[in-house]
Amino acid sequence: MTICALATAPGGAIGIIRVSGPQTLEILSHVFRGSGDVQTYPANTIHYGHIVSGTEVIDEVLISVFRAPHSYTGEDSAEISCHGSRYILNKVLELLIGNGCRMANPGEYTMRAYLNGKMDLSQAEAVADLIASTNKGTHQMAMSQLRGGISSELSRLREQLLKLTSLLELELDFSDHEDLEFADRSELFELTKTIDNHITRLAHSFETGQALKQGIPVAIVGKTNVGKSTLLNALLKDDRAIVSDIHGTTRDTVEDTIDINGVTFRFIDTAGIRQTTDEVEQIGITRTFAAIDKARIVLWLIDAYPTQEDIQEMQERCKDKSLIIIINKIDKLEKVSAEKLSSHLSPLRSNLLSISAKFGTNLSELESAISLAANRPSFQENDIIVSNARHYDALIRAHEHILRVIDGLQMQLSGDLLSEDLRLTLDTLAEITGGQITSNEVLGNIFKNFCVGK
Ligand SMILES: Nc1nc2c(ncn2[C@@H]2O[C@H](COP(=O)(O)OP(=O)(O)OP(=O)(O)O)[C@@H](O)[C@H]2O)c(=O)[nH]1
Ligand SMILES: [Mg+2]
Repeated sequence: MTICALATAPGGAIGIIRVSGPQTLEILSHVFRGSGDVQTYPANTIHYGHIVSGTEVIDEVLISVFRAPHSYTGEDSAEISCHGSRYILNKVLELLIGNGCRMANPGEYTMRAYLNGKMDLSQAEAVADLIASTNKGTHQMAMSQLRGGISSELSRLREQLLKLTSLLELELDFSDHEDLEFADRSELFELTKTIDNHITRLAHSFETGQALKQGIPVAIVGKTNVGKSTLLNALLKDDRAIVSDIHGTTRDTVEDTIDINGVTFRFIDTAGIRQTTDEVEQIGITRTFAAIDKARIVLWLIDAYPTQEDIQEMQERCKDKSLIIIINKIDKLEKVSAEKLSSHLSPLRSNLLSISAKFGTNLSELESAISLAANRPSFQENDIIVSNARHYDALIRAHEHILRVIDGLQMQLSGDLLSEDLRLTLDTLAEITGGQITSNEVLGNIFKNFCVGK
């Protein structure tokens, strides 16, 4: 079936309508008047003309013509560049539908590209990531995936797994011939280990991928009224959270992202920690601790001496995180007490900074400290980073299957028992590039988050 959809965001000067499917040129011949017969237009050419409805001229347009298999979808297709008026665009879509097109579903062009073998599934997903990319990191990651970075990594893994399978089969085929030497089991073991390391390395890169996509989580925590929300607003340069001198203003976590030196950070303002009998506030405080658990960096705001227990508790909670201790309200604190506070805390292994969130003092120093603490997920252009939860899930399952092979080898299980788990590993990895996925339900799920027109 031939499909059509608006491919550009509404409201621009120009709107592009995409048409794709076997009847593309036939349908266009009913609505487009240009020089010559539309149906004979050669591939990769652009034509000037008019979209007409009966005798009425709807718009002056350009159409680009592509022919199967050399198009994005692999089918005959065309793009109509119209003027961006909502009226015109709706009218053109209406005409196309009236002449045999159907409206495209979200991501249907890319899904067709996948089904026609123009790209594998991981590349198709990269298209959505590319459209959604907001900074250098996410852009690079999507580009590398689109160019087949993950696909080629997986085909290397596949080769190794097939080698392992054939070695095991060899062992099976000749197991009656006692005098024949098979692949040494320790060699098989090493190979399996290498494969698992490879899978685990890819799975681990998901954390970096997530950090790049959603921002490195930074929790802003401390007692009530120390200025956490003021700091969030100052960092975001926006009045995002409510600030007041009432203790316990923030009840729920409030979060937003900003880029610092090209890396996205997700700042999470939390409910101030104190003893409370207020049920709702208590729920908020529980969320504060959950936010600390999920954070990579913790900004601990104080405006007075923390007790020894407070210090210990915070250090305990932030064992595997970067903890930055921030003395806030230095505009108000007397110089002597600020210095005292600072020397009191300096034996702690953490970063220590003094700021005024309200007046913006030392905020750029704080940003540098955050940037440094992030140990920025730097990666080279050729690094393979997994950023898609579906891929991560498949990698984790593949890792579990291959672990069973490793266990089996250690327990001296026979080859036929091992080969089942090997096959499962192969199948699970193949899900990422789509090898065997043709089920409409699975594909529908993958493409449903795409925009219509892509
Ligand atoms: N003088 C001064 N006042 C500040 C500073 N930062 C925050 N404040 C004030 O401290 C009060 C509390 O600020 P908030 O940002 O609401 O504090 P919070 O930590 O979010 O408080 P809760 O949400 O109740 O936990 C407000 O009156 C702020 O204006 C600062 O750097 N200097
Ligand atoms: Mg607050």
